[in-house]
Formats: sequence, C-alpha cells, structure tokens
Amino acid sequence: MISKSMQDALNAQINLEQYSAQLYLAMSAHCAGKSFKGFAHWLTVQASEETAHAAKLIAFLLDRGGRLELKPVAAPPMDFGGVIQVFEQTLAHEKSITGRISALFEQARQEKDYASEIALQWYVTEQVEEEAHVGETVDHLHAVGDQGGGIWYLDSRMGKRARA
Ligand code: OFO
Repeated sequence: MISKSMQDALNAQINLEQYSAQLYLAMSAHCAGKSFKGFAHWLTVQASEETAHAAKLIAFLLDRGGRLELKPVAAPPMDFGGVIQVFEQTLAHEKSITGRISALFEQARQEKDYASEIALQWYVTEQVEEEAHVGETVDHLHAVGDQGGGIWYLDSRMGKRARA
C-alpha cells in the first residue's frame, strides 16, 4: 500500500502532467495561428505524450492501492511570442518538470518506497530525452533566427514527428 504522502505527491505530479498537455496544446494553437503547422504538429504530439505520462502515473497509483484525486488543471497562457520564445518556454517548463521528478524520486528513496522509485526511473530517463530534444530545437532556432527560409525548413522537419 502506498503512503499518504507519496499518494499526494503522485496526484500532484499527475496534475502537472495534465497541465503540461494543456500548455503544449495552447502553444500548438499559437504556432498554428502563425502558420507554423510543423511546430504546431510537434507540440500536439508532445501534448499527447504528456497525457500518456499522466495515464501511466494513474495506472501505477491504482496498482499500489492509492486513491486518484483529480484536481482542476490550471489554464495555460495564450500568447507565447515568436517560435524561438515558444521553445525556450518549453525548455524552461521541461527543466521545471525534471526538478519535480527529482524531488519525487528523492521522496520515494527517503520513504524506502522501492516500487515508486523504480516506476519513477522511467520519468527520470524520459526527462533527459525531453530536455535533449527541446534543447536541440532551441539551438537550431537560434542558429536560423526567426526570419528567412531556415525557420520554414525547421517547421517542415518538426512536422514529420511521428504520432506517439
Ligand atoms: Fe511529462 O514530460 Fe514533459 O512535461
């Protein structure tokens, strides 16, 4: 049986993963509004991954006999600036999520909750991948700037991301 403190922490993380999905859908709509259909597509796929991250945590919580407490999901912003700013904000968000996952992992370790620790390892690895991909996109965006042909090339490349 999972501890009350770990149950609360996992419920909070589920809410954050759901917020991440909302945030990326809002960013996707923002990019689509600027006719950057490829960046919009990439962010929609990212939003569905975030929903899957929440679902995976929910399944784990229930398997441990925990209680799911869904809370209202905060509304994301509607304006994000240019595409470079969109992906800079994505990177900042992912870094903050990495911090939350690390804190959860530490809590599991302190509580000697080995099952949670092992489940959270997947999220630790996932965050490395997320930060690496988004960080690379930010570098590419800085290299091409937000004017000229380079950004349209990047847009078409981002549009090729396979659906999760
Ligand atoms: Fe769930 O990894 Fe991004 O936020």
